[in-house]
Amino acid sequence: MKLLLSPASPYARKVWLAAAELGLADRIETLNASASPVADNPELSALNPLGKIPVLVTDDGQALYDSRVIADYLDSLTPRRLCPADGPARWTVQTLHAAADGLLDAALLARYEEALRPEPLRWADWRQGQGEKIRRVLDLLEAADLKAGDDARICDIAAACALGYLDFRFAAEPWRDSRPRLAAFFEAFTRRPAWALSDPARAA
Ligand SMILES: N[C@@H](CCC(=O)N[C@@H](CS)C(=O)NCC(=O)O)C(=O)O
Repeated sequence: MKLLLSPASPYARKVWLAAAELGLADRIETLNASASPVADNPELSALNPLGKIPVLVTDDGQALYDSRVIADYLDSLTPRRLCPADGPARWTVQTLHAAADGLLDAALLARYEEALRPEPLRWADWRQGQGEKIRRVLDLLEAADLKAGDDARICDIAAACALGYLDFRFAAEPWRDSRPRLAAFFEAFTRRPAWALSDPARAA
């Protein structure tokens, strides 16, 4: 399998960590691909018309996106599951996964606003709105029963990647101050061996 990614992409980090937790990392070749909301990469958009990473090209040549579909696909390949196959627990995990990804969506839009959008076009209220979404999801994650051990699920991996992205791009954001359970979860998760191997700072 081939995984198109950028080392700084938190969605790609999530997918790579999912593969590592499932014991599939050795079966994945990673390929760097640039992705931008304003500059098309024709090789990437031939695989994903949205021009976004990550994209997983399976051994039979199918291009899969987005990261939640890729995570689900990887989960179907091994007996160890990152998301229960059915029952109420499946929907709890999937909803937490969506919340963590939504935090990332808001953080990425905030990052694009600050780093990419020409200054005269920036909109402070819109940026503030993304910040409020981030804060609400952080509060939800603080109250959630997240797991950082060998029983980590895809929602836990997604939450850790979202928090890692905040530290990477918004280091001044004091998300830990009022969220001790979330801080303890993240600290424990970052001790998992695969975490350091997927650190975007290694490639930045
Ligand atoms: N929902 C997508 C989001 C992926 C995404 O936004 N990736 C960013 C890189 S971190 C990207 O490709 N941005 C380019 C763009 O927005 O066009 C997923 O979960 O895979």
